[in-house]
Amino acid sequence: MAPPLPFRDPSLAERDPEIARLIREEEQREAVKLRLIPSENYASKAVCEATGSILTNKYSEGYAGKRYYEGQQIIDQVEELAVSRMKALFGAEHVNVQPYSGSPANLAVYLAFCQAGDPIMGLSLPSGGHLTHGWNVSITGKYFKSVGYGVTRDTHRIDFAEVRKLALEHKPKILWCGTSAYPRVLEFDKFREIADEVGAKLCADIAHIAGLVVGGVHPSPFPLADVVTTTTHKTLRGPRGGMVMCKAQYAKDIDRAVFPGLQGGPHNHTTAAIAVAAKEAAEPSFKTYAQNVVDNAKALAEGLLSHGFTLVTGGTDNHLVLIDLTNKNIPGKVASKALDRAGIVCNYNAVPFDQRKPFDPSGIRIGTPSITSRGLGIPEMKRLANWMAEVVKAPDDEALLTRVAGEVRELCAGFPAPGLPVQ
Ligand code: DSN
Repeated sequence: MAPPLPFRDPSLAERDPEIARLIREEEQREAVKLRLIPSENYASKAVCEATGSILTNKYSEGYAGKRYYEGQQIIDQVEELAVSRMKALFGAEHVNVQPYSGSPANLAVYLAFCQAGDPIMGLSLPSGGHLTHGWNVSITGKYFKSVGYGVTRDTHRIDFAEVRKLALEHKPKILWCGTSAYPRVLEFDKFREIADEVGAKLCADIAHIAGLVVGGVHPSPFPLADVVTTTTHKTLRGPRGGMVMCKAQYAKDIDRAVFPGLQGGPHNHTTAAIAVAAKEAAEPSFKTYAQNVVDNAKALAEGLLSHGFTLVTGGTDNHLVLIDLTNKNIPGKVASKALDRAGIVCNYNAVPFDQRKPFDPSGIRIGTPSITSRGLGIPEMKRLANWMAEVVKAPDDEALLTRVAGEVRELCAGFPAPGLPVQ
């Protein structure tokens, strides 16, 4: 046997210069562009530090006080802090912080309450719903009898008459209320009434709006929903992760579904960062942040309307704006690629009743969580709307795109983003 060597433990830059360089490049990209993808944000330095900690080393299947591995003296405390802080923040009776992200959190809900083939209902993807609410390409659309409800043709708001009619017809086990591309307030009370009428569990997926709920600028799903799922990295501004919150009576079902039903060991570095994010979100400044996210989105929507953009539902109540580009004669993909070259990052997105295909849809989806974390406000939203109008009018004009990218970079320099090294 070769003699044991001391473990060399150099820095990332020395050990793996390629990955180190790519991380630096991504930091630079995030620093100099306006990130409008509504599901993204800038996690703080403290959140990033916890995420990058040695807590990644520990296995801890089970829950605090009842694990399958020894050595949990510290991890139990970490998880208990994350759980108690999130319970206080949301006013939840029970919280499970172990889901790896939003999709596993939602799968745990199915596992807790449904058998394969059971009827379930959610907002269909083209109307602004999420894949895991039963869309046909997702396991949730394949393993369950999924019935999608939609939005009305005239207002593009959730069609509650249809939700009720379908619920009475199909008697879903789970009624999802939650969205990925819906710019209006979710009316949890209306969903509750329908769920009660048909004996469904009401499950709210608040991944996009969790930070707005905590900040008091969107109604809370508590105490109306039986179960609430969320990611932790969107408006909540934590690490990449997920949670399931529920009424105490469902705690055991949910915990058993997450572990051992669906997952193995929780990601303890993420759990620690979730605890940090909960502490940050409990600070009074987070309420201001949430209010500013919504104020900025409204100002951006108004700026876009003044340039003749068509907005789905005519505006926004929350952090996102869905633009239908049909009247601008430019597909969403072409627009978003041109905008990216101009330093404005968004994603192309289907709009309700879209005539185009999902991978080449008519719309783009934008949002204000990231740029509000940088401190941008109403005057900057006006500039942003002007830039977007210029780019969408001339997506092939490389000189224009370069000029806008330069102006964006200059603006960004005045608003350093949280979590990134000095910019
Ligand atoms: N992928 C997320 C989003 O962008 O909305 C949802 O999971």
